[in-house]
Amino acid sequence: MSRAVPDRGRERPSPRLTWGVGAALLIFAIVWGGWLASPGGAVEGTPPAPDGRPTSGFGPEGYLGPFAATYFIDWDPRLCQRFTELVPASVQPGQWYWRLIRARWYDEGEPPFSGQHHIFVDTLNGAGARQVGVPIRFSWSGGSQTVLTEAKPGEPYAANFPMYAVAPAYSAQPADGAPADLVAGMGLGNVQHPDWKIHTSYLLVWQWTQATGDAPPSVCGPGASTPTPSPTPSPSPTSTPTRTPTPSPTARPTPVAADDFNDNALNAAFWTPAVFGSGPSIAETNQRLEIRHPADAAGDPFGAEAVSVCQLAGDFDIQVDYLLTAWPSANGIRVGLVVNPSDSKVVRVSFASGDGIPGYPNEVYLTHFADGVRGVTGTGDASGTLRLVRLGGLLTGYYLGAEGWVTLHTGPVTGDDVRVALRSWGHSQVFKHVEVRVAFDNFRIHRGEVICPFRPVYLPLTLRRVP
Ligand SMILES: [Ca+2]
Repeated sequence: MSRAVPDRGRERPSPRLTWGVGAALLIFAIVWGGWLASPGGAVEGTPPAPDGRPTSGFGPEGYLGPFAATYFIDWDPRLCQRFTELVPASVQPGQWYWRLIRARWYDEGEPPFSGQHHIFVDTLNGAGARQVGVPIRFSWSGGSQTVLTEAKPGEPYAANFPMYAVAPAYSAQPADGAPADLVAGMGLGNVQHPDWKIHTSYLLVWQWTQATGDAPPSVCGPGASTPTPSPTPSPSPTSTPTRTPTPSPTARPTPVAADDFNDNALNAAFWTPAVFGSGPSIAETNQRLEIRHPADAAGDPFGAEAVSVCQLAGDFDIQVDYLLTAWPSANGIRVGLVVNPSDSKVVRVSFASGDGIPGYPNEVYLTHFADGVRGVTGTGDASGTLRLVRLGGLLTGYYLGAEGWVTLHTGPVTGDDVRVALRSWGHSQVFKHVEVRVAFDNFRIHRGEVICPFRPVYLPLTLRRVP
């Protein structure tokens, strides 16, 4: 896949030069603030951006220019009901980056993308004109694909990517090396039926923008901007873009968090490690959470886990990747995503010989909720993703299959605030007595209210808060 970008990078000056030019442009913008506020502000004659592109004014499609006074994202409020998240780029004031300026969702049958099942994207230069040749990376659990934006005259998008899994499965962002806002949690399905593979689509637009230092607007939760009513894919070239009130910087959106375990030090503010029985060990290492069961591990049960310090309230949607790094057949070890106090879990199991469930292979996925062991499904997976969703008094366990999320079972669950445990365990009498190693990675809370005992220590850690 080509990584070439026709006109970026090569012409990008040093950061120091960028600062100097950026400051000059800012003064220019202030002086000429009048025309900045008028739609259709002339592109010709404006000073070039540090990368040689025009810098400001409204583009031919009416998008706000990079110096617009209000940091505004045309965010479809329905995205907040569809697990979609905005992860703002980390940028310093004056730094150029790819800012998300529009994110729309299209239900089944909603023009202009009815029947499609794609993420459509566009990238604009500082003047609002389409920028071609920008690599866009689409990622999902276990893979990614990069697509270059193209001219596509007359089309409301410059690149597209087909989706086959339900949300939240896919993320997207420009990937040319510059900082870029990330949109995560996209996929098939709709608000009423998030687990059905209904053909729905997204349109995402990024613009090459100089950071002002303003905090990104809250797109979901109590601080969210007023919804933009128009469902049309692009505004009329002559219309004045709708501006919404500046969201309160103190408003707290529903906290949603993730831990990629990449700093090789278990975050004590979020996880408490524990070992039970004798032999197992647990450590955050190799940029993941590893659990080892030595051949002489013993106990009924024995195992190790990391239990969340914080609790989840209400409906939630959590997931974690797992990897079986040393996994002899029929070894007797379980790997599970667990919620306490009900000890409800979705599990990848290798039943020991003679310990399996009649009629099923030894290598399986299953759920173990208050209604017992259910959803037993044979598998050959040595890695994958486990997911638990509590919704309306029911708990559903999933694993990520080749075509998307596979429901194992939906069963009863209490409404208690829960702690999450990432656990691997076995029992002496059904353990093969060979070394078994497993790992967890990329724990994510896609939905749920996170309640932490010490708010101040919650944010600045490896635990990343997603607005
Ligand atoms: Ca990791």
